[in-house]
Amino acid sequence: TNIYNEIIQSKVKRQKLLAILLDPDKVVLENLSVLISKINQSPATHIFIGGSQVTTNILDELIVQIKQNCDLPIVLFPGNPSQISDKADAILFLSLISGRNPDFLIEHQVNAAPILKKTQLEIIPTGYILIESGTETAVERVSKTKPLGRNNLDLALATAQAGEMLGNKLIYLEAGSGAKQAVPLEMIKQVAQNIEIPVLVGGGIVDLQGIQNAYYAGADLVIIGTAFENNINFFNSEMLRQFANARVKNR
Ligand code: 1GP
Repeated sequence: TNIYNEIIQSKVKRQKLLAILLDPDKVVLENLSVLISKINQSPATHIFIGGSQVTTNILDELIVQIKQNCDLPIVLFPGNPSQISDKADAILFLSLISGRNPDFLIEHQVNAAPILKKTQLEIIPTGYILIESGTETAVERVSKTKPLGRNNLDLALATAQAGEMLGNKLIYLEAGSGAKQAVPLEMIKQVAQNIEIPVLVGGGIVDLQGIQNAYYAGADLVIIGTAFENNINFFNSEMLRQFANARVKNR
């Protein structure tokens, strides 16, 4: 199956998507079976794997083990080319278009291309836009780029539109993992209403309300990392009920 086409299909049907982000540096393989059962009970539609500075070499092993017990598509969300595994299904081929650091605009991509050519991974070019979120985040530190101002809706939109015109298939609005403030809803709205491609939103979303607000503003897919990492019971029965209702309504 083609993961990108499924995202497009969902967008057409207005079915909202949810990705759980796993940082391979923080996952303990011994606890993986519990984690996977929680993911299977959650409303998640995708698993994203990555982090801005993954140092571990368990990536292949982690993906193989998840795949044994979970049917969700696994999408790499890499901080750099060392985070590629052909065991995954797809990769967000990111370009950090909010920044002006050539390493994250093209250098890493050039280094990754020959490695990716040897895999069967579905490549999904993604315009990655970092938004100011209160304090310095890991993405900002590692990429040495400045995020876009929270109130600069025009610049966020122009950046997303340029990303779309350059041929990216997704736009990812990122506040940064563990962000104090999530991407402003007004900004999600502005971008989602004025581009055709799906909009992903993540960083600092910590509750059901935050997820719903992002959807309502126009996000097609929301990414949850830290909130689930801190509490594997994050997707409780109330959350499941709400998601089940929303999905029925959208049919
Ligand atoms: C980070 O957007 C993701 O790249 C998720 O962020 O860890 O804050 O959920 P959180």
